[in-house]
Amino acid sequence: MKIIFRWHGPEDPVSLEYIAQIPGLYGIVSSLYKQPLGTLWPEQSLLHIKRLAHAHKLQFDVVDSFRIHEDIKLGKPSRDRLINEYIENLHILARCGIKIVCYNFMPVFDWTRTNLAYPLPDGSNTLSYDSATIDAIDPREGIDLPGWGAKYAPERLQQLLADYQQVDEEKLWGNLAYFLRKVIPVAQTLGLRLALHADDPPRKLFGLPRILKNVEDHRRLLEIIDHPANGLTLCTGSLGCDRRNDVPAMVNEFAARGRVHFVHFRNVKVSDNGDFYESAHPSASGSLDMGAIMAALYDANYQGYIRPDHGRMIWGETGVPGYGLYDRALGIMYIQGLWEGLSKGKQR
Ligand SMILES: [Mn+2]
Repeated sequence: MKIIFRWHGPEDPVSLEYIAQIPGLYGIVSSLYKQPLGTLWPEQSLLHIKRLAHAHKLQFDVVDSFRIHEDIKLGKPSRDRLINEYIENLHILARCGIKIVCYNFMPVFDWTRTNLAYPLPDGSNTLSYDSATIDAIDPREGIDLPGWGAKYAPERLQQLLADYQQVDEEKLWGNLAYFLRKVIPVAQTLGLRLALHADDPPRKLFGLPRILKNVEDHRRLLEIIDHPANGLTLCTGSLGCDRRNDVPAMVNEFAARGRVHFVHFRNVKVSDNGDFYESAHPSASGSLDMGAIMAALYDANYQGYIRPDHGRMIWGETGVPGYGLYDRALGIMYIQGLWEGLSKGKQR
């Protein structure tokens, strides 16, 4: 298991120097977060991140937020050009030594929260989701979600919502399959593995289709092309927001089949009505059995990448919500504690 830590690049308030002080860390996961969609990624910028990481003895094997243009998800005629560009970018990533590409196929919005600094009783704060706030939003009047406010101009958002009226879940599956059949064979030849992240949270929002919500969806995805290059980012916190998802069982099934390449290890506290907040990592802090999830990875002899997905803001830290240093570092210690307990427990 290789433990990695998301770093937003030189502008990240968390320095590589501090990240490198976390024990047991293999490397970083990063991206060119400001790179506009539908453009070629400058190789020099990726290699720059790699050089900076290496200077702190950290590896850079995994790219996340490798976003997919809405026209591909919508199945518009422009998709062929955009998929060709995506393929060109895969060549660029492979030349830079990237091995895993984390992406998602959520329409318009990917992760969705209603509060980025939900106060917890202990004085820390965290990301949270409250369905009453979501239900009160009328998409026709605009959707002003925290973290997404400036992303779309109002006209663009209304156009996207109108376009998606024509795309139900089956159409979206078809558009995903179309994309994968073009992209996965290239990834195979380049030695890259694509790792699709589940819907976050795994439920329908604003009438937009969502197709990666549960175990059946994940099985269906993997069957589209039955090859490790068509793999998963298994996000425990995203899947865990739906209490019907048996996350340890999903880890067990998909990791044992060699299809999980990246694990987002995170706990959530889920209410009966599906509202949730991102809790501290230990099982006792949230609703997920993190020990059982780690045992499922251990039993599958998981060799892939794992990151503490998000963290609370603790000890007065400020910065990018979910991406502070302190609580994610605690998460890394917890990951290693669980793993060592499993490995030494088995030896005795
Ligand atoms: Mn995640």
